[in-house]
Amino acid sequence: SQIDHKNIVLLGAPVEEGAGRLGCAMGPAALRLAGIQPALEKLGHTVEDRGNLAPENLSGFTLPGLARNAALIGGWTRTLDRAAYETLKDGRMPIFLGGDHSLSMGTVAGAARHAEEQGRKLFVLWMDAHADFNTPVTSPSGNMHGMSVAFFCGVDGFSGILPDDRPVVAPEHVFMCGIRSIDLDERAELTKAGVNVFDMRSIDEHGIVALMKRIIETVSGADGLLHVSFDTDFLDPDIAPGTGTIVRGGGTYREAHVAMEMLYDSGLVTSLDIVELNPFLDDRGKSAYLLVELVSSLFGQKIF
Ligand code: HAR
Ligand code: MN
Ligand code: MN
Ligand code: MN
Repeated sequence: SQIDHKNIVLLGAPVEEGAGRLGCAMGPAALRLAGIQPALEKLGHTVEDRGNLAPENLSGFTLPGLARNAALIGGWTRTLDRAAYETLKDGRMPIFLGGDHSLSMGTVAGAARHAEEQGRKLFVLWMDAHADFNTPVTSPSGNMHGMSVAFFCGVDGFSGILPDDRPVVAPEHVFMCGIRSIDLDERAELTKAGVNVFDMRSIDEHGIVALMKRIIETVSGADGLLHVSFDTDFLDPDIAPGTGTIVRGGGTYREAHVAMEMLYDSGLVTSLDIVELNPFLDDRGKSAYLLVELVSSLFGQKIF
């Protein structure tokens, strides 16, 4: 692509109302305090921190079904759609500092809009314990961070958040990795849509290296652009306790690093979300520091 991988823009998205418990709004501050900018600069990148964004005003907006804080999340989606699109159009690589996972509704929509304009396909790598494929109708909680993928895949139920003719991501261009918690009705939607789901069992059986190779080959073979959306709860809670919906049996320290290292070598990644860090639940910055380490691996940190 014509995205300059060495020209990075940090954009804070302190949204927390898409989650069931508050605290993710402190995520961007924690990632900055853990040194995300100097870590990237040390690797030779130019890094511009644009500070925190703010949501558009969409007051009064609602969605049919159960979607808590739909107006606020809709406002964030509009802001982030524009921020992702404009940063990419400018040839820079955006890193979104979350914030709960509802922010990916906007970041992926904007990245998809940019890709379409370039005549390229956007692929999404969703690293998460959860599939985030609920709709306001299927969601057991009404928490919109559990709906992002359904939204950007164009599943019905989100009308009015963005113009209805927005580009959507084809479900077969979405790769989920690390999944170990899916709701009942969510599973049915996910199966119907045809998203590529690599759950923890498939990581256990095949190894993360084989799965990453497959994903990278698919994206590269289609001349695609790749958006990586990294949910802190992809990681095992023993190494990353600072997140609101932990599920045991997650990605290990080395699995996460080697995935990032392979993605760096692929040169395919053009945008990134780091989400669901809840510093209020963390253990002395442990999760924030680990996330900065993983971002470093994704941007060229080598062991040797
Ligand atoms: N599936 C559950 C729900 O929809 C919980 C999902 C969200 N949790 C996250 N996102 N942290 O990955 O309520
Ligand atoms: Mn998530
Ligand atoms: Mn999750
Ligand atoms: Mn590393």
